[in-house]
Amino acid sequence: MERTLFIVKPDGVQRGLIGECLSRLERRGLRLVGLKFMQITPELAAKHYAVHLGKSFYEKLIGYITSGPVAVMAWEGPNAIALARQTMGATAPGQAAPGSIRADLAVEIGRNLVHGSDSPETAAFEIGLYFPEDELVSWKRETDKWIFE
Ligand code: IDP
Ligand code: MG
Repeated sequence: MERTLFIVKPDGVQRGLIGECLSRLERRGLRLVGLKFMQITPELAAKHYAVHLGKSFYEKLIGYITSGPVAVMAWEGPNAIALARQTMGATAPGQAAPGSIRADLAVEIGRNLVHGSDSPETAAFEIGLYFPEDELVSWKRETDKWIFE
């Protein structure tokens, strides 16, 4: 089992796409273990995106992610990190696979709707940034045996 952090970014919230994005992961079969609606502070954004500090798009990225409320989720499942990334599509919407969130619903790299962790290390770090342990719910789903082999 793997856990991953997933965010519907401010453009997704403003465009009324929280449900659409959540629904794609939910219908795929990942199990929701954390969910909150919040606004990311510049301090939290700096921690989250520290890996991009110094890049040309860093200031715009911090402005974007803090520009309005976001929906933050933790999802669980076998290979959850890669599965969520696949459902999201590539960073640049023009290169995202057809059927992915970014290909179907986004146009620009700086308005690409969603965030997803990209490795087990970043997933653990990012989940820790957004969810204290007691806000994560470990549970069995009635449908698990029909989705997880
Ligand atoms: P990811 O979100 O697919 O993991 P990262 O490379 O981690 O992509 O970049 C984080 C975010 O920074 C992207 O989702 C996108 O919003 C923004 N970003 C990345 N590269 C660029 C760029 O070249 N121009 C503008 N924004 C970018
Ligand atoms: Mg990334």
